[in-house]
Amino acid sequence: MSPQLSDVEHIKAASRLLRGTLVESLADPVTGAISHGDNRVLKFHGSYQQDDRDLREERRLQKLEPAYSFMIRARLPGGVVTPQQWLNFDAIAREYANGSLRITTRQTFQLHGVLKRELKATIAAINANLSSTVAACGDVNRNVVASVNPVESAAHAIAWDWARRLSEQFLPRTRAYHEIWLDENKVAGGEESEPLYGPTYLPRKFKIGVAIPPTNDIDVFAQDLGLIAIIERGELVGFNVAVGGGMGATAGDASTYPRLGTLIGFVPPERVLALAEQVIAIQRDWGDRCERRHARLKYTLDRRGVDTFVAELEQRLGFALAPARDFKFDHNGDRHGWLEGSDGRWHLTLAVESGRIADKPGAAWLTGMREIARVHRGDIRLTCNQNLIIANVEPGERERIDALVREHGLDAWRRGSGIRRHAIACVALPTCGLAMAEAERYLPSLLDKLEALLASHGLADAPIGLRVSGCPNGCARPYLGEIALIGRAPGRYDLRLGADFGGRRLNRLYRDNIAEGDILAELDALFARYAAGRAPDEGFGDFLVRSGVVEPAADPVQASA
Ligand code: SRM
Ligand code: SF4
Repeated sequence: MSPQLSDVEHIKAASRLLRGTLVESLADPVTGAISHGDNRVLKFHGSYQQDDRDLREERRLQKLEPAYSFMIRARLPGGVVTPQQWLNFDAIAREYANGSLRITTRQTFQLHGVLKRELKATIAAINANLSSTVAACGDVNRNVVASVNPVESAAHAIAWDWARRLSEQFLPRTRAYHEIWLDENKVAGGEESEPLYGPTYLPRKFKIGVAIPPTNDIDVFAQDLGLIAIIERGELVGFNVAVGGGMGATAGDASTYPRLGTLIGFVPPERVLALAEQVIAIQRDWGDRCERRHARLKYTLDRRGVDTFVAELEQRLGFALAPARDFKFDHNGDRHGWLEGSDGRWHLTLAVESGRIADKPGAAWLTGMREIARVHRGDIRLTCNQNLIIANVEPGERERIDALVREHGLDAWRRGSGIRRHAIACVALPTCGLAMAEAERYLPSLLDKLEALLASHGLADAPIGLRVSGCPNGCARPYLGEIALIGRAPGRYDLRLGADFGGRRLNRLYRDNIAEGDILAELDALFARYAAGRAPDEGFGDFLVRSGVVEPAADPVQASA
């Protein structure tokens, strides 16, 4: 193998289709960690090794190894779980993890704090619950996300079904997962094949999302492959296709950047799986396998050119894409509270700060959701904005659910300001090894301060999208926030402004690497201008662009108005 390939390519090639030496690493009683190579392989199984960064220094001084534990990410296409699955995740979180369930920005659960000796039992328990963690991380197609649409059952069914089919279709074929975690008999030496991925899988992670206009609650233009369902007279006629979205950037490296997906055309439903397969295959063949920073599809597209990419895609498919159809997105957030569905059933969207469901003083959310799951007869949906929906509630059941919601303080949306209801923060410290600053743990105090500022300008109810990421990797999709803070160092953030409220325009860097005092002062002045000068229904990001405070980012997605 060429020496220029990144070390991860060598590890994948030597892993015998994702087996590595995981069995040996897990059995090693001397350390709570696993080897470097197995760390890379483990991601494909849906888990990351982490250590408690709050304890790093203390343990170093005591000459102890870091406090290692594992994060586990479930694979839940479209973010739908049954109440029974919820109860099982809840039990697993309390038995093996840190007693909390974390809803992610890709509408699944993460568990944190699982010890190495319990990793196998935890993953087996998730599988016993008719869920999986396979390929939730790693250089493969990840959890496919879909609009949660609490209003139109038929549209939700379409989005969810496609998320499920795309997720199934592009699962790795290796039996390594079943052998290592579920005690399936060994396939000698990993001789089975990976018809799509090949032995070194993709150059980098790959993400697919299905959105149903007018709701862009999945941020479809942040996906490697975004599918925008076109529904006419209640029937799905096909999908507009956007390729090359992605948020991640590296601090101080201008060759890395967030990018919105480019609309390249339209396909009817019967051609979607073939289209997705060929997009993945081109990325497999053309993606950069030497420099992981440049390996995502967005860089492949910019290096080769969109026209060349589309020509290759059409040639591999054997047909031409039709022109993209008209569509309109009006928001990328969630609508909180009760909404009646078209079929007469009810859906309750709860605001979950940073997606963390735990029992805290005055807010026993984990217990509350357990009580709800015990009586609820519909389903539960996780959203890409880290919230959750108690979905498909019969009219006669609303009162009982409401009482449990109130009793456990789960009705935060009733009290929340506009900005609180539309805030997202990534996990960051103490578990994320890449965090440069706090995000999830910073959000509560930041929101208190921002709410006070907004109230002083009469803007308490203004629905402003706030996104906080602990580093430029952008797990909270901060480059699509009307206001975004991106961690640069402890207590210091880049302040970015000016995205729209529909996920079609990236924001711009406004102030570089500043501390809280400066952030609040800048925003105070801008809130004053917004309060005085906004047009009716004009969003904060749109106002900042219209009034020339920030220049619009180049190339907003050309969606029809
Ligand atoms: Fe992410 C890496 C958490 C959504 C871009 N992300 C990580 C890791 C695994 C850190 C690591 O590599 O060691 C974080 C684990 C933190 C922890 O302690 O749990 C992490 N990412 C998350 C989650 C949990 C954030 C959250 O608070 O909800 C989200 C889990 C999603 C899921 O369920 O699959 C999460 N990450 C995202 C998104 C948003 C999205 O996909 O819609 C992005 C931006 C979109 C994109 O991919 O471009 C994102 N995560 C990254 C990147 C930058 C990738 C890049 O192309 O540069 C990294 C770093 C990397 O891959 O090297 C990263
Ligand atoms: Fe970690 Fe950075 Fe992602 Fe936040 S944005 S979870 S700090 S990698």
